[in-house]
Amino acid sequence: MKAVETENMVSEYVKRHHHRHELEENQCSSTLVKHIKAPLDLVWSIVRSFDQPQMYKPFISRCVVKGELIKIGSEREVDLKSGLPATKSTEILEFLDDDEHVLSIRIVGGDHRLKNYSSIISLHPEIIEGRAGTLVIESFVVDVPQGNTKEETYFFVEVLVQCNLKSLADVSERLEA
Ligand code: A9S
Repeated sequence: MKAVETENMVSEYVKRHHHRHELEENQCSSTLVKHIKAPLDLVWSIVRSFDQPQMYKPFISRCVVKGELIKIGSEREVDLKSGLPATKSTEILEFLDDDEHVLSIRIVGGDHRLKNYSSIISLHPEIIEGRAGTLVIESFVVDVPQGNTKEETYFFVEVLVQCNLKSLADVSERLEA
């Protein structure tokens, strides 16, 4: 798929699929894209599992969701792997749509430096090399921490989200193989 086409598709999807964040002055936001060689339903079954982010997020060791049912507003306690700049994170399920394949979370606590972090991930079917693939779009907004610049914050978070998307591709493509 030509880069221009993808660019247009992504900007169309970004407009249509909730990837709109109201930015405060001290915040930064970005949108990342990943093309995965696996069918949308497989990728979505991983992404939508709010209680098991560790299925694909490499920095998470375990996760516990409070309450029985997973629904909008559900809260999860995430334990992070050792060696990271944080040990835990408290996160809320803000939005989950099984028809539009859109998931949004907000990080509301933890011993890390990401304040007011919220992200939206949406999946879109595409054909890659003649086979069913998935275009993943993930956008985030986060406060720029005291003592950091916007660029540093962008870089830090973009690297982490890109790691998550790379791992989502690896896990999905391995299951599809
Ligand atoms: O988990 C996500 O979807 C996105 C991010 C940016 C998570 C980041 C993180 O889990 C670390 C990777 C540990 C980095 C948190 C909550 C804080 C960090 O400092």
